[in-house]
Amino acid sequence: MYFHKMNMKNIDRRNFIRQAGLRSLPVGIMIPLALTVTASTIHAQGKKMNVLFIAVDDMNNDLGCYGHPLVKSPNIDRIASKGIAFANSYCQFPLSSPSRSSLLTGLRPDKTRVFDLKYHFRQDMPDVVTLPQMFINNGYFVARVGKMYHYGNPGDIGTNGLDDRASWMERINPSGLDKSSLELDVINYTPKKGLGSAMAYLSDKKGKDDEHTDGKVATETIKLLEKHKDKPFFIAAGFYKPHTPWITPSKYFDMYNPDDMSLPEISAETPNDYPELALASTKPWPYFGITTGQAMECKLAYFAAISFVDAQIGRLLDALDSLGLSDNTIVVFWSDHGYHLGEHGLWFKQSCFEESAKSPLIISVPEVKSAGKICNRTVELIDIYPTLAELTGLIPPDNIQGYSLFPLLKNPEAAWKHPAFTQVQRGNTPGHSVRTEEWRYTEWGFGKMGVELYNEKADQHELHNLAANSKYADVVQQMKALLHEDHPENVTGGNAVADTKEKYCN
Ligand SMILES: [Ca+2]
Repeated sequence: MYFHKMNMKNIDRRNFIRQAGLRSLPVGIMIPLALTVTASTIHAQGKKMNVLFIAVDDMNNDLGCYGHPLVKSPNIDRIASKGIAFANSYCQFPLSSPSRSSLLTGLRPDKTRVFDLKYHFRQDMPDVVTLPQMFINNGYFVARVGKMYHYGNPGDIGTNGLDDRASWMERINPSGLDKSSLELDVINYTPKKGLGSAMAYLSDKKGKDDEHTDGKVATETIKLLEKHKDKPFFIAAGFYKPHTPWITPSKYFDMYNPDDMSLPEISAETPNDYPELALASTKPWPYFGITTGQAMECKLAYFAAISFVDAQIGRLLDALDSLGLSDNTIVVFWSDHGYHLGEHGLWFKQSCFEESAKSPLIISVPEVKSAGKICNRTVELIDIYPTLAELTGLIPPDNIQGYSLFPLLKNPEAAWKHPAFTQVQRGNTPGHSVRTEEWRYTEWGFGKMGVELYNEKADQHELHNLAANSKYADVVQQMKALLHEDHPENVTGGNAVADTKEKYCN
């Protein structure tokens, strides 16, 4: 019953990665000017570079700039046209708070011990200097609008959520129609689940963009840009979509044809092909128990939500241009993790497969002239912290664990030896995964609950687990050693104290 014919219009990842590859320059060819740019020349002009830091919630790589055949994302594509889009960027933990805590501290989840949506990293690391704090400590104006650290979405909209108070000089928590009134009208195919993890959507025929929460995020961010344009700033705009419930003005739903929607092929036998914990993020399996027709409606709604956020991002880019800030502002665009839309029967996040572990990352730097290219190296969200430190000439804490991406911003084909690590939790059992350019290797419960090996060049849909194939025993041993370098012991997540929000957030 779970067979679905592949539509010719279906998303073919192999195809669009290939398209993405074509956008990269062949090895050895570079624009000479790019080679002459150094981080120090970028910030040696006497004027400090600003940073516009744009986050989205639960957005995967289904974007025009990565070659997606259906999704309309002209404004995110604009950032890519002026910068480098990383096609193999991975989050460290595909769940909001663990991922964001890691990115913003520059530390892996095994160091922050943030494995859930309640524990705050300051509980055991009170003096950690976060990425925004580095900018505060160096005289920048630093503010956020919306979701930057974890926020229950949509439950915490309009509050500080699980914020880090010490990270900001000013913070704004917008709330729009989607939160105040439209939640009651959603079509919800999983009514027993909380709205933030439901298969639920609404095409809003009345509300305008700037009456929705994400429209207000853009409006408030633009006000901050206008007010602080004459001094160095780090301004963070945290959008809430395309996280469920997918509520947007109807014009974004109208951009997509239901007939173009399809789902990846799976079968009732699919669960036999993987360790049980690999598919445990979607219960009941597949698609949380809804029909394939309903799942395709949700897929369209997710695409509509991407296009809605994209339009709000376009307003920020327009503001940078009209305020004369585009030439001295670094733009960083990232999502906290990826998102399944039916691959292996999965939906949402919290798996170690590509669709969940991979997250969009685009960095545009005005003086770096290798703009508009795709970088296929395996990079990580914790690389953002050291990258921004190098680009702005600031000294980061010496304990941060990522690597500056500046060499890849200059030359997306440059040699890069670092793999990407992603981890999840299934109760007390960890899932640890490591991705090189050729392989993904995953262990559940340090291998006791299952092992997976995929050849990412030959099998980008991760349909053929090679871990038990003796032909690949050497590869398994190499990948295992790499994984255990990063996870030498079983680390448990922290337990939140009762007054967490008073102590660290509000
Ligand atoms: Ca998220």
